[in-house]
Amino acid sequence: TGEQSAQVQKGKIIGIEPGAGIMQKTEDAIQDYGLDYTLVSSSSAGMASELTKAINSGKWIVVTGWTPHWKFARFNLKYLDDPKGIYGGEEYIGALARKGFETDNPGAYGILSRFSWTSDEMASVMLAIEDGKSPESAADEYIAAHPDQVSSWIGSVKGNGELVTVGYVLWDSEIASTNVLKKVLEQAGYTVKLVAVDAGPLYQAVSTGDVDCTISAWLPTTQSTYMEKYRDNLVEVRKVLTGAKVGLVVPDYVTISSIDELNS
Ligand code: PBE
Repeated sequence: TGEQSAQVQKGKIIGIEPGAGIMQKTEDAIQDYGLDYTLVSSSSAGMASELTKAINSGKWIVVTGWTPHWKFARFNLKYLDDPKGIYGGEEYIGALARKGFETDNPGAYGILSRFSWTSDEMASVMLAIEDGKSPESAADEYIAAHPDQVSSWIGSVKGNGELVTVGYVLWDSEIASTNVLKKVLEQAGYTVKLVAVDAGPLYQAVSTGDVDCTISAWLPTTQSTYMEKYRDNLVEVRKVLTGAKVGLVVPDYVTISSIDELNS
């Protein structure tokens, strides 16, 4: 019955890729709130499809969630209050570069140091991808629709085909942003290679210089573990987006409002 499956869904938090900062914070939340829950790892796409299925059948579900993300445009969702502050408050998405990138390629570094946009802008690209566009064409469309913003990022930079390697993680938000950055760098004359890895290996790759840069850093709280480990060996370039948020997310029809009510 529906009752029984509702019971079964309780006890589980549907997560994403094991290396994501939000997964580490959720393990902390389970400990610190004494939750009788296990965190199920999955992928961003897997989490979104579990969420879609649960909502279509009106079932109880808790997922690891973040903003900006298209799920908030598609569904009525809410963050559970986090009175212990495990997930931090306002987060930002940061651009990180390898040491030496600025001197090796000042033009591309300059673009990275000017690249920033709003949550709504990022969400529009995410939603286009979710609606079936390829990341490449969603990025092309964004660029075509925002010529002034793109020229403010590029400035007077003219690349000469130099290779820029951008690392990212296959989270919906970073698929959107990284593809836009790729198109911008290409428009400025660079050759861009995207490298998709998990979060831990990504920080490591920036710190060893295996990739030039990334715009997949969620800080100060979400990926604090990685940042503490690698901070001294990389360059924090700028905030790419402010007003981001992570936490536990439920459909509106789930009646609790706080993480400490999850056990009840
Ligand atoms: N996220 C989305 C990532 C960053 C982007 C919040 C799932 C995380 O590290 O948890």
